[in-house]
Amino acid sequence: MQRAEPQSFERVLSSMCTEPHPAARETAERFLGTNPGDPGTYETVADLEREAVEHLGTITGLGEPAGYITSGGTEANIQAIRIARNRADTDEPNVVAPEHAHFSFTKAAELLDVELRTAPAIEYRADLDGMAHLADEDTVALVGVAGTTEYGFVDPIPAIADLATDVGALCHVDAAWGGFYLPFTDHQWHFGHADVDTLTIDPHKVGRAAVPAGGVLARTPDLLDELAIDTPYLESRSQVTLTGTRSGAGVASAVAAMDALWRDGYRETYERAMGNAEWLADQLAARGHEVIGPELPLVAADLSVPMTAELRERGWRVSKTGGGEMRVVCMPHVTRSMLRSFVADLDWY
Ligand code: 0PR
Repeated sequence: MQRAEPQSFERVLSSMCTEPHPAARETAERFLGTNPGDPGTYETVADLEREAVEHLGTITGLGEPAGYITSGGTEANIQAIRIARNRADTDEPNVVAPEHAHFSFTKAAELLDVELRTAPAIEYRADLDGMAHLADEDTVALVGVAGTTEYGFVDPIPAIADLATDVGALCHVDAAWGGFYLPFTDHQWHFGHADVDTLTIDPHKVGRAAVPAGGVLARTPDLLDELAIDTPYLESRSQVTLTGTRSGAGVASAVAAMDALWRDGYRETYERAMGNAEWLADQLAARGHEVIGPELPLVAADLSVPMTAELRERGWRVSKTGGGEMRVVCMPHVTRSMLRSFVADLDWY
């Protein structure tokens, strides 16, 4: 068999994954055979997981965070909804989310037998009245998104948290993608800004850890305990994770990336990415396209889908929104010169 090489990031504008930080890459390789799912045996990586959660707590304004490193944002969102369902006292639980919530909430609802109620957004952000209208005494969680997948917008998290308090539900924030950009903005999105109960923040996206490394955090340990399952033959007595054997590479690389980049490195990454997104938005607007955003480093514009297919032939990887707009995610590997040649290719048509 010919040796396969991973695709380079040189023309990737569609992904929420990115080039891992060099320290994360090196650390991932060293920890490939470890399993934080068995902390009694793999103590070093178990210690590292506690460090990772501490780091994520610092980034999200939580002094004594409870949580763990998940396989990604999907698992983190499923687990947050599972916490809310297990804690509530109802036979017909429902979750209220804005329509732009990631499709992992649909998976969560199906797996957990919870009804997912989605409220239309206004100007790409969650509409409080719409969410309030859908919530009732069986609502176990309200979801807000801090950095939406398609447009990179941030929902009004403090207002969603207040509404959750009013209806007696938990507030979950999905900052899977936005969480490592948001500390450098004026947005109110985390535990320190509002009565958020659980939060998703993924080191394997903007955090520059190796895949897989997602993150779920809970305000207090008793919330996480809602997930505990007895594990009779392991040294640890119970397990809160969804998967059993897990990637020590993901956990250890998340610590290495956050050690290297929090806080100045992530700030520089944000400033460069946001500068690039604004530059691209200006270039597209100057060419007569309607541009949506950027609020975080993600640009959507009304370029036709056939053009997206032609760009693909030239090696570009761009994606489109459900509404058909072209979508460019300015991840850490996306440079100004990449965007310059992308715009030059757009001009060629
Ligand atoms: N929450 C939000 C806000 C997300 O954007 C995503 C993923 C998730 C949760 C789920 O995270 P995991 O994929 O880690 O489980 N958003 C991207 C998406 O679905 C994921 C992605 C990543 C897609 C890399 C493409 C790609 O190349 O579009």
